[in-house]
Formats: sequence, structure tokens, C-alpha cells
Amino acid sequence: GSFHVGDYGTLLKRFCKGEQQCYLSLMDDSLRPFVPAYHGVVQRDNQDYNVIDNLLTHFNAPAIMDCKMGTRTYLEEELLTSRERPQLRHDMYEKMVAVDPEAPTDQERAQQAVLKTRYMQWRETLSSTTSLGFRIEGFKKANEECNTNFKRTRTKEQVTEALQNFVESNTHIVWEYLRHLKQLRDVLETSDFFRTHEVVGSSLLFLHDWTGRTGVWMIDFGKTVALPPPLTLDHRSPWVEGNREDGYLWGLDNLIDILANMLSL
Ligand code: 4IP
Ligand code: MN
Repeated sequence: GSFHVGDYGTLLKRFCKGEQQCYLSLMDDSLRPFVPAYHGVVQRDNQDYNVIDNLLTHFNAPAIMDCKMGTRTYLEEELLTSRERPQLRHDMYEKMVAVDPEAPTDQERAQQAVLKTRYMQWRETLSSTTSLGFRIEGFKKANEECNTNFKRTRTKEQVTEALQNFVESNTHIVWEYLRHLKQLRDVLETSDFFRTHEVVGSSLLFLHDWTGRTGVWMIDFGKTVALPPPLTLDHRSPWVEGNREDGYLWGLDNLIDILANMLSL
């Protein structure tokens, strides 16, 4: 895998230069409390790793959920590559027909392959990424198997049902998550890092345990890239190719609304 448990409550994640740059900038940004602390690079068996805090350390058998944020899950630069040097992906074709045998076009069926951007867009519209600006990638409740069967979880009602399942209808936990997400939104709206980066494929990690402890952190910055100055994003405007908008805050607004509705607020 691309992860190892490190010493002293750390996690080793396969090295990615772009992600390292993000972590280094984030350690000097107002978002610092919302990301795992970064501890530099180590080498193991000839592979480099970024060392980050293992967020599970201070929880007791936590429930864990990963929500991928934003309305777009691939970089604009991947769209250019798709056009200039199209790469046919048999593995993505297989993943597509496993979910919906009817999804491939005649041409894709003949090739037994799809373009990466086509696969990513298909995943976005099948899930809530396009319609709500985030999607549940998976969760694990305490003492239960991982549930990653959310590829077709798209509507507000379906997302609400999945979230209720994750929190086991515990309103205290919903309240706490709502509080954390509103705090995060306040900080995102003033963060220099956030204003100057296209944040794609990044997730919010939700953790709670039976003691009532809860937390939300931003993770996965492998496809978070600095914008060419003086370009900045508001993360709410619709994406038009070239404007680099990612829909991150629009998705967070929707997630906050859904949690508030769960409390009948
Ligand atoms: C995966 O699709 C995820 O979108 C991955 O994103 C993405 O990695 C994979 O692209 C893609 O196949 P499924 O979730 O449907 O399996 P993440 O790493 O955030 O999970 P990238 O490299 O885009 O981050 P490939 O090209 O790595 O296969
Ligand atoms: Mn992720």
C-alpha cells in the first residue's frame, strides 16, 4: 500500500513532491489546526515517505469517514493531457462496467478502455460530486467493516441516509461535526493557502468515538496545486475550463446544510 504506520503516532505516506509543498505551506497557514502536522521525509526500503501525524492516535476505536470535496476530481492539466496524448485506461473501463455495464459508449466498449477524465466525470455525475460538491468515499464504524459502496449515493436524501448511518443517529455527534465544519469554513474563507490553490481530490476526514470525541481534518493534497499569481479562487463559482475553480466551498456549504437539516435546524 502507499501508507505505513510510523513511530510516535505518525503515518508514513508515499512521497509526493506536490503534497510535501502543500504540507510545508500549510504549517505556516491559518489552516494548520485543520491538517495533520507535517514532520518531513523519511526513507524506508529505498522509498521516500512524507511523515504526518496519525489522526487516529487520540481516539478510542473511532468511526472514520472520508468525504472527497469539490465539484471536480481531476486537474485541468489532466484534461489537456487527455486531449494531447490520450491514454486509454483498461482498468478504468473495468471499474466502470463493474458499477454499470451500460455506461460505456459503443466506442469505449470496442476499445475495452476509457480516458481517465471520462471515467472521473462519470464518477462525478453518478455520485454527489457534481450535484452537491462533495461525495462520501467510504466510512468505517467502530467494530465494523469498511463501507465503500457509495458510488451511486447522489441525492441529498441518499447522502443524509448514509450520514445518519455513519453517526448512528447520534445528534450529539452531528452537532459536533456541524460545529467543526463551520469553524473550518470560517478559516477557509480567510486562508491565504486556500485562496491561492486549486484543491482537487482532497478529502475531509471525520473521526468520532464512543467517548464523544469528534474531529474533522483536511487530508490528501496530491492534486492540490499553487495557482499562477495573481490568480486566486473563491471555491464557490462554477467551473469553466480555464478558471481553475474547484467547488470546494460550495460543497462544504451543502454538507453543512445537510448536517443542519439532520438536526432540523
Ligand atoms: C480513482 O478512482 C480515484 O479517483 C483516485 O483518486 C485516482 O487517483 C485514481 O486515478 C482513480 O482511478 P476510484 O475511486 O473510482 O477507484 P484518490 O487518490 O483521491 O482516491 P489520482 O491519481 O487521480 O489521485 P489513477 O490514475 O491513479 O488510477
Ligand atoms: Mn482521498
